[in-house]
Amino acid sequence: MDKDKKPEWFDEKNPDDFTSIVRKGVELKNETSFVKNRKFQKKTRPELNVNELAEGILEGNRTVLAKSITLIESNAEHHFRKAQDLLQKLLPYSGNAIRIGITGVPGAGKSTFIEAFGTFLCDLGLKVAVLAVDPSSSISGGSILGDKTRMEQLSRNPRAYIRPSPSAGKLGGVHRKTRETMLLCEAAGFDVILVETVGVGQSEVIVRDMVDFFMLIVLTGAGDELQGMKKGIMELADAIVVNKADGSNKKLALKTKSEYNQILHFLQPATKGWETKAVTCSSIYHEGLQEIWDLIHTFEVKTKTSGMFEERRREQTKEWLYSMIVDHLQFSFFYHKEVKPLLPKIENEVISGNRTVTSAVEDLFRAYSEKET
Ligand SMILES: Nc1nc2c(ncn2[C@@H]2O[C@H](COP(=O)(O)OP(=O)(O)OP(=O)(O)O)[C@@H](O)[C@H]2O)c(=O)[nH]1
Ligand SMILES: [Mg+2]
Repeated sequence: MDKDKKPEWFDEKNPDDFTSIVRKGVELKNETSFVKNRKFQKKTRPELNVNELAEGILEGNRTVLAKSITLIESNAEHHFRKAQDLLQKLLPYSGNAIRIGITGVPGAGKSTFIEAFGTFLCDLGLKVAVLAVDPSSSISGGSILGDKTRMEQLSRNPRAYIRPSPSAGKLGGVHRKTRETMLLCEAAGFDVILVETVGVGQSEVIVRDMVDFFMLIVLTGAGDELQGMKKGIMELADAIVVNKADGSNKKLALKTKSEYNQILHFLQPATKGWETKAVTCSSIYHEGLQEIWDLIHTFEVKTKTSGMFEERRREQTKEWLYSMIVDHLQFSFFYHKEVKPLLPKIENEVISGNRTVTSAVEDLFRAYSEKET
C-alpha cells in the first residue's frame, strides 16, 4: 500500500494495522466557487477588542476568560501585543487570590487531591481556578489535558475553572503564560488559584516562584526514599501532605507524617517565620481537607501580618521581570537573522574540535550586534 495514503498515526512496526485510508484531496478548479457559495463560508464572530475582553473578565464571564487565556497562550506576535494591553488594563484588579502550588512525584495523587480539595473549597463558597505547569507539555502536548476528564466533578462545578497546561513557545513560554493566566483569573474574581506541577526537574522551582503557599504531596512509607529525597524540594514546601492516608495505609501514613516532621525540624523553612509541617489526608475519602485549608489560612494571616506575604510577591514580580528579560534576549539572539543561519556551521566547527567555544561565541555575538533584526 502507498505509504502516503496512510493516516499520520499509523504504526511503523505494523503498517497494515489500521482501518482507514487518507484519500488524496480533489483539486479545486475554480478557487472562488466555494467562496461564492456562502453556505461554505465559516461564520466568525467579530473578535472582541481589548476593552470588551477586560469588561467581560471583570464581570466574571467564562467564555471571555477562556478567550483571553487563549490570547495569552498564543505564540503569534500580534496576539502577544493584544494580550499585554489586556493585562495592563486588568493589573489593578489582580492579586486578590491566594495562590497555591501543588507538586509531587507522578502518582502521588496531585490530581485526585485537587479534585477533592477544589470541590471542598467550592462548597465553602469560594471560586477556584486550577492551572498546570507541565514540563513535558512542549513535547507531548501536555499530560494534564487528560486531567480535565479525571477531575470530572470539579470541572463540572460552576465555581471552578480548569485550564490545562499551555505549551511553550517563544516570548517567555509556559512560565510567562501561567503567571499571566493567574492574573486574568484573579481579575475574573477567583479566590483560590491552584497550580499543579509534576515534581520532576525544574518545574517545582518555577511554580514556587509564582505562588504564595507551596505544597508537596508525598506517599506513605517513604522510609529509605525519605533519606534519599532531595533536601532541596522539601525546603521549598510550606506543607508536606502525606496522601492516601486511608484503609490499611492509614497507620503507615501517620508514621510517615511523624518521620517527615522530624526531618523538617532540621531543615530551613521555605518561608521566614513559618514552620513547615507534615499532615495526612485522603483525597479519595475527603479526609484532612479542612485541616489543610486551616493551615493555609493560618499561613496567610501570619505572613500578611509579618509582611512576608507582600515581600514574597514583590520579590516574585522582580524575578519575573528578570526572567522575561532573559527570555527575550534568548529569543532575539537565537532567532536573529544573522545568527540563526550561522549557528549550525559554528556548532559543527566546535564539535569537531576545529574551533574553541570562546571564539565561536565571540563570532556569534559579533554577528548579533552588527546587524539588528
Ligand atoms: N487510596 C487512595 N488512592 C489515591 C488517593 N489519591 C489518589 N489515589 C490514587 O492514586 C493514583 C494516582 O493519582 P493521581 O491523582 O492521578 O496522581 P498524580 O499525582 O496527579 O499523577 P500524575 O498526574 O501522573 O503526576 C490514582 O489511581 C488515584 O486513584 C487517596 O487519597 N487514597
Ligand atoms: Mg496529575
